Amino acid sequence: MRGRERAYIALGSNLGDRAEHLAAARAALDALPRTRLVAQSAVEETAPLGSREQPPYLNQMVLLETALEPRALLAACQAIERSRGRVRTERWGPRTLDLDIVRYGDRRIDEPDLIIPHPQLSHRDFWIRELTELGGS
Ligand code: A4P
Ligand code: MG
Repeated sequence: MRGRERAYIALGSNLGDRAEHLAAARAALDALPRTRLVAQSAVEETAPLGSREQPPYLNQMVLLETALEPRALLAACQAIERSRGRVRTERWGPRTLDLDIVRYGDRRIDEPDLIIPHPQLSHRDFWIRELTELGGS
């Protein structure tokens, strides 16, 4: 694949059949144009972060090789979230599926609707663990 980059995507779910949402997300990411899923971390259950009381999460990280540009990848991730019934009510509220772009090659992007590396990366032990498992940092 020409011009492909390595992108790390964080998967999170804390509503409904969480494992099924993650499995569907992995399949949908792998099926994106000019993209393949090359590695996945273990799935782990994590205590919810944020102020609101909500159920525990299943989290996982995957490594993609993709020729989609970051913005196209973000739009694709949001479409996959919607396909799993994601409804945005409040920031950090419970969700069927959340897909965050944690890293995209060594690019740095700081725009209102897209920040890469993801600003929460250094604050989430489980992301750091999963990223390390996939050989990233
Ligand atoms: N956005 C900016 N940068 C990015 C990026 N790198 N990747 C924008 C993805 N999206 C990015 O996201 C809000 C906006 O962020 C998007 O419109 C996009 O343009 P959202 O998914 O609508 O809302 P959100 O997920 O509630 O907010 P945010 O800021 O993405 O929160 P997080 O970081 O996703 O945190 N506890 C546990 N244990 N595990 C979790 O996974 N996740 C959250 C949500 C809270 N508590 C958690 C977990
Ligand atoms: Mg999000």
